[in-house]
Amino acid sequence: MKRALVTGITGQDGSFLAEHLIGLGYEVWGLVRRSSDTRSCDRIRELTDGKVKLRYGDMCDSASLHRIVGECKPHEIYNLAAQSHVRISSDIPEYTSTVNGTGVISLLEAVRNLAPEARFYQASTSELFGSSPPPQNEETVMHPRSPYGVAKLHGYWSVINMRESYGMFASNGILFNHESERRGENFVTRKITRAVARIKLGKQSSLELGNMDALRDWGHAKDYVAGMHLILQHDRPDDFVLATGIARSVREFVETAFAHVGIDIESNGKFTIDEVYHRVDTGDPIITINEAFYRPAEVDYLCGDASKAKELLGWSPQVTFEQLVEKMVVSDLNLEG
Ligand code: NAP
Ligand code: G4F
Repeated sequence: MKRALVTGITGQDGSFLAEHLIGLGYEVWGLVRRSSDTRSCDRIRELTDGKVKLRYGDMCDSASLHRIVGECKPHEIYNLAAQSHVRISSDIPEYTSTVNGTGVISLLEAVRNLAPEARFYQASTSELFGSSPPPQNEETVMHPRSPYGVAKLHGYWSVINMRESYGMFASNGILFNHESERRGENFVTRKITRAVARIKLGKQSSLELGNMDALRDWGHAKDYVAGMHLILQHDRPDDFVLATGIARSVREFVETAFAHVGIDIESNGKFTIDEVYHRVDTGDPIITINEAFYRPAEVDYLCGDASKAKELLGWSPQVTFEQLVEKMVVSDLNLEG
């Protein structure tokens, strides 16, 4: 039986990946960090009755990484652990650099020493492209725009360096935004769908957002974890973009989500910090802009070209943008209702 070690198993992607690997017959091990609240394990609650082996550790604690790699002796390692919030990385840049950059080196070193034949997947990101214009693919110049992106660039090149220096099977998945019903509540898509559900149910009246005109290439996380697995089944280590190839603005996400619950909204057309959306039925403000949600440097336009993954891995996303928004809104209506 193949053993897989997943860091970040309690996160959105880690929870879907663990389910996917168990479905494929893997023995799944997970690294979890200590928290004051056991709710951090909510996404994998159904797996904790023996379906996964969990061990405490932290990406900032290299001894713990060595211990778990030595104990598990994995065939495959998926390094998904990260301080994954781009705006918050500007508040805690040093910590973000340690977890997302140095932490990758610590884990790679543990693998090189204790499980050198293992295949290593690194959760790299479209944020690496930053200000490079779309469509972005494996050849696009990287120009990150946040401490998160800079730290992830460190991780990305560390993987390539291990491959070139020691022949390790280490690959980067350069994934564009992927969301789900399990998305953290302070990422824009989930913040919107949760607010839409609460507004529909009369529990909230309005929502504050930042830059409505940023464009993102949004898919569903389930499709992307299947791609992570395929990347490690390829005949050689390599780097792959996973994306839908279609970009939508935050504004389009908002309008699609409200349309789904039958609430008509209308903008005052200012397209600045003074923009306000009103409910058509009552005239009440429903979306206002708060500068606090803007980033020091924005990534304006991400839209990926995943032709390489399609050709070499046979990967393509299945869930459309409209289906993604619907799934998330319906789930939040159920959770809030
Ligand atoms: P997420 O929901 O924020 O999950 C992050 C995971 O990392 C959680 O399990 C978290 O544990 C863990 N973690 C954070 N700091 C840690 C530390 N110091 N030591 C050990 N574990 C730590 O993120 P996600 O959306 O699933 O993303 C998974 C990975 O893919 C991340 O590396 C992210 O940067 C990358 N990525 C995501 C996307 C996307 O659109 N979702 C796109 C490209 C790349 P807690 O549960 O305890 O917080
Ligand atoms: O949902 P977001 O916070 O995701 P972002 O910054 O694109 O990062 C996500 O995707 C990356 C892949 O490209 C991952 F690497 C990363 O770990 C994470 O999963 O913001 C999306 C867009 C941004 O342009 C932001 O400025 O939405 C804009 N936005 C507008 N109002 C907002 C808000 N973002 C947040 N979080 N909150 C707002 O109120």
